[in-house]
Amino acid sequence: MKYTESVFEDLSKRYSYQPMFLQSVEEVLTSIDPLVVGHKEYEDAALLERLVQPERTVSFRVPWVDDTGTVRVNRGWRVQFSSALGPYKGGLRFHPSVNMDTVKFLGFEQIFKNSLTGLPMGGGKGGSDFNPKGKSDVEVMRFCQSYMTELFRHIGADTDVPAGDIGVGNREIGYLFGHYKRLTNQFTGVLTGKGLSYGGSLIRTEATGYGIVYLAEAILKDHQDSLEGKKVLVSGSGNVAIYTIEKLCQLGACPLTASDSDGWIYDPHGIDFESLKEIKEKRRGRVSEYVDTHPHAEYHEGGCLWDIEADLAIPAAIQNEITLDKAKLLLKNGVKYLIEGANMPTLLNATKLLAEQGVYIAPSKAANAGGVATSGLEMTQNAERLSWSAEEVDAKLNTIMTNIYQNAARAAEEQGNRDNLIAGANMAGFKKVADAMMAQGIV
Ligand code: NDP
Ligand code: 2IT
Repeated sequence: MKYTESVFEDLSKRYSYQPMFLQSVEEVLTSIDPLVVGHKEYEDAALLERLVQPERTVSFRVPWVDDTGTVRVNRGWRVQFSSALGPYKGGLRFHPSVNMDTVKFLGFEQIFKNSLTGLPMGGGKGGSDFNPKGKSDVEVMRFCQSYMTELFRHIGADTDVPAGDIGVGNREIGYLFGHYKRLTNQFTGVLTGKGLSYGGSLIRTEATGYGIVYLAEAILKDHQDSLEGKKVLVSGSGNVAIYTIEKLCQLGACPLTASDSDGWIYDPHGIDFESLKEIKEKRRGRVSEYVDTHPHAEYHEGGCLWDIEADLAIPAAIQNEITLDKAKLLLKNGVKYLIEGANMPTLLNATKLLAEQGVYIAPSKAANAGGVATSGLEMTQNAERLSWSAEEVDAKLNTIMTNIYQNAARAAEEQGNRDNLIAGANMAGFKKVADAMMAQGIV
């Protein structure tokens, strides 16, 4: 049996109760096999066995008091997966679905994503099963303070630097940062995605969405094509979806849809970015409200938005949204490019079908790396106690995304198929981590 297969078989037995973690490991190990075969030294150093085990996981109680005076108890986690390339780095997700499986799959993905950015960042992820939806600002603050009361002892600007993810945006990062500062009496770059007045970077809010579109643009350019006039299906209406939609419009594409966990909107004229931002980012409302001011648009409660003719699809909500049935809808509707905005939005059988049918897939590790890359730029600015202009950060982001595409495409080409960006991204990401692990000894 191959080394990659035996490591995966062993992991599957031990963690059969963590299916998303296994899904993310299976994809990576399958792709990197050509880089591992012929490298007996990896096996001798148990490199893969170490790579698939987080260096540290913490799981903790988060008690807080709601506005009625009732005591509530949530679970909190932080997975410090790999410090081979730098301090652990990755977001925090607050969503009722979060468990150890969620943070392990996200942390594992983050190792390779961060490697692809070319910046010195290891991989980590954290979160809680707390649901910020419907909570008052003060409840969210109390929760964040309680969460940080435990987390602070495990993180630091040179140790582990959390940021946002689903359910964790500017507001939550502010409360988390304020409490960290109070507990440690230190003003450091321990979190990214901070507000601009206290160490945040310009463009970090926009970065994941903008980066997704910069990567899509680089791919299309390589195919002697462009985003101009392209119809795009986008899911989600959070941080990533909003700024994906804005950049698509700026580059002449037409984003037709957006969604939240209640339903989805279809605007045949193209989604009005300002309006969506006002509803979802400012008012914390629902996408259904969009049709109040855009009567020509449609709102559909439930159901799915993938049954519309389009050129590109950008899922930007949550993992495993693109099932086999949705993949069939994409094929039926002529979609040629699947650009993964969310982390791991596609089930493995759906990926397989789409790839077999010639759909180009840009994997999330590459496509959404602009968020963490700009977090890396925020860390640099904090370390030098300077802040760069929006133009400077945006230009760096664009360069990083273009380099990610070129490096991943080159790695794919070396294996005989330049368009297999899934394999290329995994290989390019893995190579750096493997080199660093080999150099650092058995740790
Ligand atoms: P937000 O919390 O800002 O938005 C999440 C969006 O997804 C909301 O529209 C939400 O709808 C929707 N959603 C959540 N759960 C479901 C569900 N079960 N079914 C349908 N829709 C759902 O998160 P982000 O935009 O930051 O994150 C979106 C994705 O991008 C995630 O996969 C995240 O890991 C990934 N990502 C985020 C980065 C960042 O910098 N923020 C960086 C890289 C990747 P509702 O309002 O109803 O909850
Ligand atoms: O999935 C991700 O890359 C993020 N949520 C962003 C992480 C970060 O540290 O900015």
